[in-house]
Amino acid sequence: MCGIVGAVAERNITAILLEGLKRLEYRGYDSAGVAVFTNNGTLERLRRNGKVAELEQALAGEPLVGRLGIAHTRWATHGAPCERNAHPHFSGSDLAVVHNGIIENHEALRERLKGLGYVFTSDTDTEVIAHLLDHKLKEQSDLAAALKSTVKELHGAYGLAVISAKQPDRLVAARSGSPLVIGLGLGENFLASDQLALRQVTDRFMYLEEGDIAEIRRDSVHIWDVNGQTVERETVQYRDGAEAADKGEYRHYMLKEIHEQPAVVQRTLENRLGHDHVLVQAFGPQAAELFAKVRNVQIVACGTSYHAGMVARYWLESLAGIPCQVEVASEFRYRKVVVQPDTLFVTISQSGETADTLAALRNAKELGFLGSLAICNVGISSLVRESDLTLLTQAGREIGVASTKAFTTQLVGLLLLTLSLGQVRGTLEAGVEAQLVEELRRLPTRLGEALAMDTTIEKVAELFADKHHTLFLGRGAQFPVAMEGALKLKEISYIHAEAYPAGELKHGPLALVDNDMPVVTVAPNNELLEKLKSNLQEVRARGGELVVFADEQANMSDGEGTHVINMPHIHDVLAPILYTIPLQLLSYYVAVLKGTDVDQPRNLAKSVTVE
Ligand code: HGA
Repeated sequence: MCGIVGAVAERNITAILLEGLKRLEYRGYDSAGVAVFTNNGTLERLRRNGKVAELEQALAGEPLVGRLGIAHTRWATHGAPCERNAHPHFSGSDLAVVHNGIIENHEALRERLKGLGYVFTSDTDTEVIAHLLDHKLKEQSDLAAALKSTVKELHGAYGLAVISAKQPDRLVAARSGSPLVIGLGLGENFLASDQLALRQVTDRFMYLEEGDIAEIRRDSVHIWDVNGQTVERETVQYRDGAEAADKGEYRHYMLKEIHEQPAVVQRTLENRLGHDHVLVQAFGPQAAELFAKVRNVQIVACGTSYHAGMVARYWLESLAGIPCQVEVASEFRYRKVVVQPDTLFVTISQSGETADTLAALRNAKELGFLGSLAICNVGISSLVRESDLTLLTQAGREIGVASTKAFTTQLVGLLLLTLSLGQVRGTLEAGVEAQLVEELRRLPTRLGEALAMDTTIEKVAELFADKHHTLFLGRGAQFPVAMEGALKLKEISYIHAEAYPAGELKHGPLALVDNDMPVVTVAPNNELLEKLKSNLQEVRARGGELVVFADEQANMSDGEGTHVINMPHIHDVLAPILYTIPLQLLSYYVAVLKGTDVDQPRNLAKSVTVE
């Protein structure tokens, strides 16, 4: 994912920009660049394909010294990763732009601007912004005013930072669908796509909201909202050391990471949603062309990521009409596989270094797949480097060994993939996609509501503390959610837990049910609810104690031996993401009651880099 850093100060800002880029490296990128209004009065840039370290080395040979500058790490969506396509992009020699996001109408704008005599030097969508802004500046010389008029013509998602040699006392910025934050200093101010990039220079931040335009000078910040009205945005002060690797107010990293889910899901959606559709290019420059050819999907992953893949199978088949197989990597890699024509090979891994998944990807290259796509949380991982396309989840660093926020962001990534495939192949109705995009936008709020049930679930956890076995039941796409719930409980509380599709109960596991075997069920309000209720009766008839997470509209209530926890109502497609939250909280509180080492459970490692 791209990163933006900008600064306007009285000191040389190049080192600040570079440090900011380094702090954003974890998000993944393919090239980096910087533009500085130098003390010689000229706008200069330096760009490098590859790592920030290479840009740093180049700057050591050709220093750029100045008090105003912008910098960028690029993750290509339009045009190959190479120096010519790296940001900043210039129009003429006076105007520099960095951009996160996707401009969907870039082709039409490019044609128009070519007609006006502009010469393009890159294949990016971003360059049209630089030239369009330059064109606007001919009618309206004020940089912020020209930017306001420019963004009115852009469709898609953007976080933008702009500097001009003609107005070298300011940095201007615009946000729509891609985050930007202003860092406030003393006699100097900064801009970044993530406050982490600026923590070395300030602890005071002002977050831009959707549609905001900002003009940032050394000693002032002016913000206009989407309607062009001057607005004040709240200043947030961070206490020292409130970094990702800090438990903050939480007792364990796992609990902190569970509570981060609304924010990281929001981040995973950034830059990827148009107003009524998914931005397919978010998967990379060749995504649309490749997706159009896909007739099958093979997903390969391990552990929690495998469960995410199993949920995706329901989505891919029901929404995009694409046959999908899912397999654990350690099996897939050693099996003689028959590959259907035009099959996309999808891997899922938090770290991108999972040994079996990586080996499966390497084998797959010999097997005639159409192409490979990695859904991964670490941009600089082997899996990402070796795949044709990538969707980076934005979960941030996950420290708890039992995966939580990585899983829900993987699910979001897989739903974006499903919608993209359905869109490109014409198998998903535009109206359905628009509705699901709207639901995705609301998802962080829904997740927050589920997290608010924390204390209710803490109470329910008491039922499990002295038990040795538990069953988890679900139907449809909730079956893999039940599997993930069982895995969490095993991992951190060491209670034996197994998940079954609820319909399988009477084919065996019912024999185990007695009053020492609690049964946990996820029951959204869908067409399988009535069948599920019958399965629950089968459990109750054998004296099994039931804990049911049910949609508030499902009309289920507590009874003898039955504990119903009402969940906020949600669209059925997104239910697997929401219902994951209470299951994570349940295993967490059971583990706390049992006094286990929640963040580092026995015998387990965070990233399984060995076979
Ligand atoms: N579309 C621009 C920026 C890409 C981006 O934001 N990636 O996360 C480009 O391709 O350069």
